[in-house]
Amino acid sequence: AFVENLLKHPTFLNYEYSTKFIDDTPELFDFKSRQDRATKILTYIADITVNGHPETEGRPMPSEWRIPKAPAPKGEPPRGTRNILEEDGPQAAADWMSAQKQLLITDTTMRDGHQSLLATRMRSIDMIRVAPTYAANMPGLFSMECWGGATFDVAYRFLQECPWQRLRDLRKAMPNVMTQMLLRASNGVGYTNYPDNVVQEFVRQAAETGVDVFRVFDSLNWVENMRVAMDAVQEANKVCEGTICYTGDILNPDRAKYDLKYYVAMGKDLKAAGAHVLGLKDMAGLLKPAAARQLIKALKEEVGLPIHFHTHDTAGVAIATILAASEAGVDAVDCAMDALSGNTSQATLGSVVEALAHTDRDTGLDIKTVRQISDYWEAVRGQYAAFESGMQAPASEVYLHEMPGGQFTNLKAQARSVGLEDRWHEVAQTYADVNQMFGDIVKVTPSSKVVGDMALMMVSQGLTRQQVEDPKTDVAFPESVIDMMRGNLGQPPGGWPKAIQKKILKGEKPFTKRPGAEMEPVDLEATRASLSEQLEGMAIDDEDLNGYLMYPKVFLDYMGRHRVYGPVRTLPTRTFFYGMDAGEEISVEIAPGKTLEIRMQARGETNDDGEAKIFFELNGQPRVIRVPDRK
Ligand code: BTN
Ligand code: 3PY
Ligand code: ZN
Repeated sequence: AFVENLLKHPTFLNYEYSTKFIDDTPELFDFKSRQDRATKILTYIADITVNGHPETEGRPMPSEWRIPKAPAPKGEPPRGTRNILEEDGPQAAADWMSAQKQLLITDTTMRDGHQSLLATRMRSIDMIRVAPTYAANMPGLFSMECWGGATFDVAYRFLQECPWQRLRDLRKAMPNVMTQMLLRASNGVGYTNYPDNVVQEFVRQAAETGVDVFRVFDSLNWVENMRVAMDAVQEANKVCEGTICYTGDILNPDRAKYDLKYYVAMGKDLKAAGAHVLGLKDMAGLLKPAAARQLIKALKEEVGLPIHFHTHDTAGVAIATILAASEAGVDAVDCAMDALSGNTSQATLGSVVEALAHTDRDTGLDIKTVRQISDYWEAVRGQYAAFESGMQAPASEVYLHEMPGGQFTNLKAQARSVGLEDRWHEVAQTYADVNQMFGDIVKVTPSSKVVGDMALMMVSQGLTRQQVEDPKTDVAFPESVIDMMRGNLGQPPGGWPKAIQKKILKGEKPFTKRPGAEMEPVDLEATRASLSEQLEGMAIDDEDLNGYLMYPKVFLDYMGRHRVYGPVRTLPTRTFFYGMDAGEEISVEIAPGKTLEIRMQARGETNDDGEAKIFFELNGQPRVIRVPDRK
């Protein structure tokens, strides 16, 4: 309600909305509107100082406050993979990849690393600070995975920042290494199917703003549903990594649905669909070393594309699998910097470098540099103690539940929020039961979310699989489950099991066509106009339009908060989540070359109207900010 009131307050109307608009057009801003930005930032700090941040409330506090300091870049960025892509195009980049002897490495710290360990909550400022160091000191990386997956909506929703701006800033700071994103094909970076032209427009914009490698996957491994996105990547002249999601166990005859033949056939389909690179995405970390040896060998021989392997260390086996894959000839693998590796995240980058040193697949990466950059990430991670999952050790339980690493921490948090945290192992077992009930499907966003929703519902209501399947037991299925059974996420291999589908749909007829083929294209210009109208005439650029098309409500909420709080993405992470202490001083660069020196002097009493006063010094001048005390 406080935010609603502020939004209606005349002071907050008719100012800038979009952070990048401010940063890109500084000449538009006179002294007064700069003051307004400062007031907004102070209002945010005062609010968090008085009321706390909803996201960190009741969660563990960081044990110490170390300001993360990036190692100094050594000179100008040398040539890297991006130069090949820029000069000779995506096919040349893929050919270069195939021709390398060394095992190529993608660093996932800025995307899957924190998505899997810190519920995606890492803020841009902590990434951008170290990006020039990567460019200058680690130019031998194949790519930096830094965008897509859950990072897009979490940026707007929880971090109050623009994901496009993150990408633009990273791209600028790392001009020589390819950036990489995770794209959920026709689900974009969302949880539902979008019309074809929305997907096409999103890919075009992501390429323009700064993505070089697009890892495209479908949450049911339905190649039919990947073509629109893959075509758009090729059209943008970027690297199209058509991706197989790995599930089951090719070594286990009881899981014959997903056998070697299945994966090889899918690899061939992806090649035919125009993939430059074949992605093998083991999102849960289920691929065992012996299976990797067989699978990589077969895919290399029978598909003939360079292979990029992604896995998670949830069971503690990732490095063994990577070494087996390396011996079988995989071209590139994903790792996370040491401090953000292991458990549900990727394998430990420094350890892979060491394990292969002085072998014929020596990565060529400098281990000292890896450690220096990892030390930086260690200090960054310390700030996000509130978002740690509490997972203490790797666990073989992942072979039972098959949860993607990127979902694990999130589902655990969801379980906590509905009071089921201490029944986690039941949730895990039920997740496995739901998978079998749905016919043994690929579980990756968004299909994994549907399985998770169903499992949480069953545990909280005490329902067994048998009861759910019994036509005589009434079950209120989650909306996401109904939607998936309708066919709105596409078709799994072999289709949906008929009996349970019938029960869930209560006689409604499912459809089996590609969902995008049924959806009307969105009128982009009409949407832009109506969005502009909702935002009091603000000019809507293509990035904002694409943000809105993916997440209409999340985007509008973000814009509303932005009007109130201004460019809070520029605050140090400690201040963003915990406010300030009396006597503390921070520097905040709200735009290039424009720095606010903020000192919090004291907090006054809360008055009869329930307003707290915070006394600041802003660039040496006293400022008093009043905020409602909601405590
Ligand atoms: C979020 O929406 O969860 C994160 C963005 C920060 C919103 C701030 S936190 C203090 C104030 N109270 C709210 O309810 N929203 C703003
Ligand atoms: C995502 O889609 O966000 C994933 O990380 C899937 O593994
Ligand atoms: Zn992953």
